[in-house]
Amino acid sequence: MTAAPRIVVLTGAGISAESGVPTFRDAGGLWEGHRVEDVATPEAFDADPETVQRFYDARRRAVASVATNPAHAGLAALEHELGDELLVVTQNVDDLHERAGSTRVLHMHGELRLARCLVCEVRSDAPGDLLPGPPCPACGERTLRPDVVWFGEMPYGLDDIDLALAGCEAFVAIGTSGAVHPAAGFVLTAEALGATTLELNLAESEITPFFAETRLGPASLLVPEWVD
Ligand code: BV8
Repeated sequence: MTAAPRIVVLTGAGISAESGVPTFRDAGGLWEGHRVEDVATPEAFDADPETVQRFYDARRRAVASVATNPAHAGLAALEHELGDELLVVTQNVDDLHERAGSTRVLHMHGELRLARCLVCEVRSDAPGDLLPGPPCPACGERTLRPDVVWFGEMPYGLDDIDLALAGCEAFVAIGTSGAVHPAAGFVLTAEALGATTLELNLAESEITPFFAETRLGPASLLVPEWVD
C-alpha cells in the first residue's frame, strides 16, 4: 500500500440501505428470513451448502439490480479530490462504492461479486449463481464458495487497515452498528493514535460513545454535507 491515507472511512450496511440493500440488524435479526448464524458461518456452509449458496446467489442478484445513492457518490467525489489521501474500508460485500466511482476501497468482509475455490483457493469473478456448481476457472473443480468473510473467519486486509489507522488524521464511520469485530474497534485504535473521529449514522450505535462527534441522519444527506 502507498503512504498512509489522511482520512480513513469505515462503511457498513447503512450506507447501502437507501439503495434498497437490506441491513443486517434493521431486519430485526432475521436477514432475508435467515438467522445470520445459519447462513454466514463456515459451519452453516458445511452443514447445508445449498441453503448458503442460495442465500448468497439471491443477494448477488439483488445487488446487481439496485442503484448507488448520494452517499456512495459523495465518497467517490471525495476520492476524486483527495486521491490516495483517502481510504474507504468497507464491511459491505456489495460493489456500490465501485459503481459510484470509488477505486480505493478495501472490502474487509470480501465481495459478493467474487468466488473462492475450496480446492485451489483462487479468487475469481463469480460467474453468476454458484449453486449450480460452475467450475473453478483455475482448477476446473466444481468447488466455488462466495468470497465473503463469514463469522469466525479472518477478515481481509487487516495489516493494511492497521497501517492506515496508525497514520490517519481523521477516522469517519458511516452506516455501521458497531456490532461486528474487529471493525467495531477501529475507532478506538484511530483515536488512540491521534485521529479525530466522526460518526455519520441513522441512529446511535454500539460505538457512538467512542466518537468525538456523531451526526444522526440518513447517509444520503449526511455524507454529501460532510464532503462539501
Ligand atoms: C474475526 C460478510 C478472527 C458476510 C460479515 C471480539 C468481541 C466480540 C466478538 C468477536 C470479537 N472478535 C471476533 C468476534 C467474533 C465475530 C463478531 O464480531 N461477532 C459479533 C456478532 C459479536 N467476528 C468475526 O468472526 C470476524 N472474524 O474476528 O476473525 C480475528 C481475531 C483477531 C483479530 C482479527 C480477526 C469476522 C466478521 C465478519 C462477518 N461477516 N459480513 C455477509 O455479508 O454475508 S459481518 C456483517 O455485519 C456485514 O459485513 C455487515 O456489514 C457487518 C456489520 O454490520 P453493519 O454493516 O454495521 O450493519 P448493521 O445492519 O449491523 O447496522 C447498520 C447500521 O446502519 C445501523 O447502525 C443503522 O442505524 C444504520 N443505518 C441504517 N440505515 C441507514 C443507516 N445509517 C445511515 N443512513 C441510513 N439510511
